[in-house]
Amino acid sequence: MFTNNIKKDFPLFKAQSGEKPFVFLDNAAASQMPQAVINAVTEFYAAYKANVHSGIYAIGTRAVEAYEGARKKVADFLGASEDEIIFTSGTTGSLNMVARMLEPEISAGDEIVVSAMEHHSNFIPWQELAKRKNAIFTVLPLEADGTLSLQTVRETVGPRTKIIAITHVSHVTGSVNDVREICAAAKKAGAYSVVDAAQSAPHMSINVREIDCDFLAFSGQKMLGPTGIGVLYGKKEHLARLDPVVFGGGMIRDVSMDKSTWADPPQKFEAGTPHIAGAIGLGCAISYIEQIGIGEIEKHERALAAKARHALSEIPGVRLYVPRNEKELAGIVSFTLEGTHPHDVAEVLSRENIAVRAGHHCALPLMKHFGISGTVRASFYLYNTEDDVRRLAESVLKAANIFKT
Ligand code: C6P
Repeated sequence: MFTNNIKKDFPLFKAQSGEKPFVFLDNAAASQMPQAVINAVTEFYAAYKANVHSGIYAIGTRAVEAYEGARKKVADFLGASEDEIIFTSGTTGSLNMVARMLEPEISAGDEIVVSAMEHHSNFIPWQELAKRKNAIFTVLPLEADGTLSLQTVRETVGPRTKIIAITHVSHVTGSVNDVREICAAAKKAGAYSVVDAAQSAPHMSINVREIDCDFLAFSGQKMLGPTGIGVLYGKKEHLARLDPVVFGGGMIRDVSMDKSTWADPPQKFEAGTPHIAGAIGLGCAISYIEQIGIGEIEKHERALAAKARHALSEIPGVRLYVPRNEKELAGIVSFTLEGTHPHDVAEVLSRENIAVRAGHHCALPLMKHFGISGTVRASFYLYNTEDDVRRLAESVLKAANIFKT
């Protein structure tokens, strides 16, 4: 099933074809969109563009149905209910929003816990919240291989912990955290759990009831959807109780001179005109993923990443940043080439028509843990093939030969 046939669904690969076929390995940053998603977005703009707040007219009703249909798609995908799904601008938007929502729950001396492997988007909002409230900001240290041990989590989370915010999958090493156990530890301590699912929702089956997290965030653009759309899942009871943090149209029950009251969730958290086309595109992207099967996609990417790790490990000077336990690895491979800046390696790969990401990946605490300034990262998705892995390895070998001292 996972052959070049899948690439045919993605017009970008046709647009990019040249002497050497384009190999896209920066899926952790932004994935490509299949024609079906592009069509769904275009159709909204071409055939029924209307605001979801206005219309007692045909295209207005159609826009609302499509937008709310997308919410149902997301809810079913996560095992949540529709009123627990807030559309946002992306993972960053979701995490900043939940940090603001939880602000009134935090007092001086309370503790907010994150790990050293977090993306800055799941680090800075909590660091800033702690600063505003005079709370303690605790960063969980990592093992030498960049993994987070459950023992560290359990030993740290305690009665003063109010929030623990953890990534499901590291966007740098591909290490998978046991978020179920981490959320259980949070619950035991009476703390809120927030899961950054930016690198897991696109690639593995997620059920928020099974994970039993309080909040979970991800981006549409990393899962075959458009840019600028994301999701914040929040448990019903929290969304009912917590106040909104963005105010304006579409989120009120009543407004009078002295006070305003809020609509029910999720509307109370969606002030202003949302990214309607983005939500519709995300709903369509989920349908596309479901057609192929998220379990199959996960297996395919993990197998490719394992092959890539093996091939790269045979190249002199390559250092892989691989968690020891292969079972807990997603389809992401980070490496450095001795004596060479990651940008220089990426430049050589780009000349070979291979797109990877190089740099600190918005994960400076993790880079500091490893004592490096950055890595080269190849991140896989459903349309990548064994041929892509072969091209990657050949080109890294070429770079190794070019930069040999
Ligand atoms: N990581 C990467 O190349 P946004 O930008 O809001 O869609 O996602 C932010 C974000 C949050 N958490 C994790 C784990 C992420 O990987 C990202 C985005 C991209 O790794 C861009 S820096």
